Amino acid sequence: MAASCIFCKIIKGEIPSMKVFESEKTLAFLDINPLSSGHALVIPKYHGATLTDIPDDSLSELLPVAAKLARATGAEQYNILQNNGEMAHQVVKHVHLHMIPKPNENEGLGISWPQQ
Ligand code: IU
Repeated sequence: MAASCIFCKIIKGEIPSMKVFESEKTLAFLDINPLSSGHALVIPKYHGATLTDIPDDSLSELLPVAAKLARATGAEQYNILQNNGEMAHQVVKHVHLHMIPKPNENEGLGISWPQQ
């Protein structure tokens, strides 16, 4: 945990968030500035700025959780994105995967987040 990190504060519950998944090592919550309905961030509870700063056992759950959330949105198409460093457009210096669902043609989405 890093005292000044906003995502660490979300993990600790010091800042509220719309949680959509939580396990021992991983948290996912809705992005406050979503690029689409259901845009979620998947983060390790271990604090590290970039992928090379966190241990493999924290890293390994992130992609399966992002895929699980993508499935939960019902989206047939979606982006999973992850930025490392300012030149790569990283703003928050705590590793996070973006899961950005695209609305299904003519239907939108029927989002049903997984049970906690
Ligand atoms: P980036 O990959 O570091 O550029 O993305 C950071 C994301 O974190 C961005 O989409 C913000 O809207 C999002 N975010 C958030 O969901 N809650 C916050 O308190 C803050 C940023 I600060």
